[in-house]
Amino acid sequence: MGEKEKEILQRLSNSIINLDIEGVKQACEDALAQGIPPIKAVTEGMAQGMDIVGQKYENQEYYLAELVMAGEVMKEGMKVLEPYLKDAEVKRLGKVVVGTVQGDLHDIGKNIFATLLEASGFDVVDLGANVSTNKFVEVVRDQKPKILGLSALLTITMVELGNVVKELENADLRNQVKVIVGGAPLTEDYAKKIGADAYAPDAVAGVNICKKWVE
Ligand code: B1M
Repeated sequence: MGEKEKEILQRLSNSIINLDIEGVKQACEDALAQGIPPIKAVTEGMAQGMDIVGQKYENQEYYLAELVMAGEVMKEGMKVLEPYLKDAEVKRLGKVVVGTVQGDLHDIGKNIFATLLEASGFDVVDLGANVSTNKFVEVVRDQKPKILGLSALLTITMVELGNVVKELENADLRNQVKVIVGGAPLTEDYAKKIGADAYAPDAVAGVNICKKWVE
C-alpha cells in the first residue's frame, strides 16, 4: 500500500473518531480520486474508526451522544461511496430479504451488506432495523426470497436470530429459504447453534456466501 493510500485510510478512520462530517466526506472523495476501492475505504477506513469509537464508549471516554454522532458521520461517508459500490451492471441473482432484528437499531453494517448485495446483482428487500420476528416470517412467506439476511449487534438481541429461525420452522418455511446471520457479537458456533445456514464475519464474506448459494 502506498503512503498516500495509507494516509487517506487513516484520515477516514480519524474523521469517524473525531465525529467530523466534512472531514469524512472529503476523505471519501479523496479515496475515490486516489483509486482506492470503495469497499476498502469502508472496511479499512471508516469501519476501523467505528471500532475505536466503540472502545472509547466502553472506556467511558465517549457517551451515547458520540455513538449517535459517529453513526451519522459514517452514513454521510457512505452516501459519497455508495454510487461507486453500486454502479456495476451485473446479471440478476435473485431476491434477498435483509433486516436488523427486533430491539436492535444498529443498521450500518446491514446497510453495507445490502448495498454490496445489490452491486452483485441481487434484488434486495431491506426491512430496516428493529424488525419483529413476525414481520420476517410474513415477508418470507409473501415474497419468497432465496435468502434471508439477519443482523444483530447487541448481545441481548442475538437471541432474536434464533427466534426467527424457529418461527420459520413453525410456519413451515424454513426449507424454502437460506438464512445468513451477521453482526459484531456473533460467531460461527453461535450461528450453527441457532440453526442458521451461514455466518458472515463481514459484508464481503456474506455476499460471497450468497453468491455461492445461487450459483
Ligand atoms: Co451501539 N453498541 N448501542 N450504537 N454501537 C455497539 C454495538 C457496542 C459494541 C459498543 C461498545 O460498547 N463497544 C455495544 C454493544 C455491546 C454488546 O451488546 N455486546 C453498543 C451499545 C451498548 C449500544 C446501546 C445499548 C447504548 C445505549 O443506549 N446505552 C444502544 C442500543 C440501541 C439499540 O439498538 N436498541 C446503542 C446505540 C447505538 C447508536 C444508535 C447510537 C449507533 C448506531 C447507529 C446506526 O447503526 N444507525 C451505535 C453505534 C454506531 C455503535 C458502534 C460504535 C458501531 C457500530 C457500527 O456501525 N459499526 C458499535 C461498536 C462496534 O461495533 N465496534 C456499537 C460499523 C459497521 C460497518 O460494523 O455493524 O459490525 P458492523 O457490521 C459489519 C459486520 O458485523 C458485518 O458486516 C459489516 C461490515 O463488513 N455485518 C453483517 C453486520 N451485519 C451483517 C449481516 C450480514 C452480513 C454481515 O448478513 C445478514
